[in-house]
Amino acid sequence: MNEFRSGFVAIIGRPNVGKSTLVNALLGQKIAAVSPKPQTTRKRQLGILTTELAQLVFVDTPGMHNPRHKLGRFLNQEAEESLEGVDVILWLVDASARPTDEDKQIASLLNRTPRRTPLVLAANKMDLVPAEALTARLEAYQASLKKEAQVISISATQNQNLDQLLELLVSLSPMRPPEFDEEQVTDSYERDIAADLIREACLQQLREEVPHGVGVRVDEFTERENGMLYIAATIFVERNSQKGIVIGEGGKMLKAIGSAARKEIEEMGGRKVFLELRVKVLKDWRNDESAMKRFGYKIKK
Ligand SMILES: Nc1nc2c(ncn2[C@@H]2O[C@H](COP(=O)(O)OP(=O)(O)OP(=O)(O)O)[C@@H](O)[C@H]2O)c(=O)[nH]1
Ligand SMILES: [Mg+2]
Repeated sequence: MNEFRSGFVAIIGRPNVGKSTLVNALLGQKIAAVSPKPQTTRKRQLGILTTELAQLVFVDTPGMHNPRHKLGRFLNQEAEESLEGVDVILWLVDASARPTDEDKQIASLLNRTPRRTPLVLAANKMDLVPAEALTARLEAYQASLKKEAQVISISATQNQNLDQLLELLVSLSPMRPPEFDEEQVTDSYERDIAADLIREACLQQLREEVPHGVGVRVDEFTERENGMLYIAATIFVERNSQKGIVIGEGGKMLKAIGSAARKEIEEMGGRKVFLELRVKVLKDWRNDESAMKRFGYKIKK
């Protein structure tokens, strides 16, 4: 037990690079919502991986970006705060894209973090890049860093180099007993993950502008006597026109969202789910701090 290592690893990066996909892949089970659209993750969430020799606590964060809403400010704040007090910082970038302005801003934030916190630069989505182009791409990202970083290329969806990444992260973690029970995989409640999986289904089924204005509140979450889980939730949108889109012709869209979400929630909890969804308008809520607060997104002054 003396050799046991345990570390908090903050995963930081711009939206859509695959941070949540990576956490799910490393844990081997889904705890975080994932979608092809940016700004999927809205709150810090822990993913806990315990082996015989180590415990890694991943802090999944919202992608850092230039905010256009107050909600965006909250997302950046969540990401920035997650850097405090961690043992390792993992900067995740998209190997299939050149560094953007957002990447440069993240690099300058990382340059300001304490020198002693080890930094890993991981280029995800290596499956999308020819091997001979990877090195140059990594160098382009490294160029904006003024700190030393360990560099690795990975693919979260193709399971490439994930074992090597884990090994590296463990080696950078301090010798310390585990913080959490070995059975615990996250700090989020099933109820909150369910809300996120419903939002994920919205992001995946809906196109363009609507998805980002979606907020989900779980109104009821109860286990029935037959072991079935009964969930009632409200999907909030910002405008009347969006309500129509979410419901769809003859209720088709809402049905698709509901059945996609139900499948994910059933898989997570390993039991049958009965899911009831309704849609409500909460005007312009992404700029309304008190409405945001009700979804648990609180801006600090
Ligand atoms: N080809 C490929 N796609 C990937 C890989 N990892 C993630 N993706 C895809 O990238 C998209 C974004 O993934 P997320 O995990 O939601 O990204 P994120 O960084 O958590 O995004 P935010 O929460 O919005 O900051 C999804 O469509 C994933 O399937 C990878 O290794 N290869
Ligand atoms: Mg995410």
